Amino acid sequence: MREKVILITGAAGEMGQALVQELSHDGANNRILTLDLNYMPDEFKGMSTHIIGDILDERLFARLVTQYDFDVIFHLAALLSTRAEFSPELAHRVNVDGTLALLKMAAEQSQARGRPVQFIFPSSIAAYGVPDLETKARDLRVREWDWNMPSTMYGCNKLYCEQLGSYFSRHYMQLAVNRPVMIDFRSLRFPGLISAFTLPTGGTTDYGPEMIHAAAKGEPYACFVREDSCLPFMAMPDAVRSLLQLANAPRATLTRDVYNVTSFSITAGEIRERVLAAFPGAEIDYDIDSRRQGIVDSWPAGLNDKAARRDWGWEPVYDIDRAFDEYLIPNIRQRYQN
Ligand code: AKB
Repeated sequence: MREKVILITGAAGEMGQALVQELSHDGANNRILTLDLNYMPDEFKGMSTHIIGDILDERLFARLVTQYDFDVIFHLAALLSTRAEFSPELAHRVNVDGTLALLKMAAEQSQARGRPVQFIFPSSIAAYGVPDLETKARDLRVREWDWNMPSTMYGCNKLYCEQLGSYFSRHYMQLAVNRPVMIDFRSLRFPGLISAFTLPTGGTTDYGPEMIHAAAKGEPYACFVREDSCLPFMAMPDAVRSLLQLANAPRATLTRDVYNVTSFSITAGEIRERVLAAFPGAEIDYDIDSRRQGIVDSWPAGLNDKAARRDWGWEPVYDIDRAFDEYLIPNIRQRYQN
């Protein structure tokens, strides 16, 4: 008898760690299988069965499906936007081929057991490509179907995989196997995420979290985008809550496969001001990286998340003041004092 589990890929990453923690403490006695190229930090011992492995390793998946029955898959593994611009082919392999391999595995499992497999896929504001700064300043709450013209490899990968997921949930079939495929695909387009406990690697929104963490450590920081650069952001606990809320929403209430979610929009200069107010001695200046600036300029300053609010009651707990004053600043301060 195969063991029923929730599979989380990319579990050692920022969002993975926060999600594992939440799922292992939610009282539901979840059995969690985590997969990542890296080890989970020591404090995660006992929260999941952890496998060190590559989502591109077909033999690994062939072994896992004989042992486990995946009820829900949170597919978080990805190369983020800046990293993907440096290695676009690798990004395509990980972000697209990896997602395809997992969708195929989920499809086979759903056929074998005659029940749906839920597939939760975090997408990103990178799926958008606003044409110029005038449009960005004017169109402050882009809807899911606006400006789907990404200018990065990561954005192209995310946008395509959203569509791949929808395809698998509606049209994919393996003619050789005469049983229906049942994939319940659900995706969220996230803004920049900021965690008090981990730092992202390889993203373009990293200047937000990096600025706060550097100030708390007493290290100087050079922000790589202009002070007027505006993007939507969200505190990590809200991101995890939105993933779980979408996963738990009754299928019948969903009118889309892909939902925008957001919390607050803020410029780099405003983040700097908030950080300086909390850490008056912080040294934060600007050293603009033109490629990363170009990416940020192509992402919207805000998202319209009306559909998520209407369909499954999405509402962030952390607005801008609570995110900084109650979550980020106190936790980050304490982390480095310790
Ligand atoms: C990145 O900067 O690549 C990510 C994202 C916006 O998806 N944080």
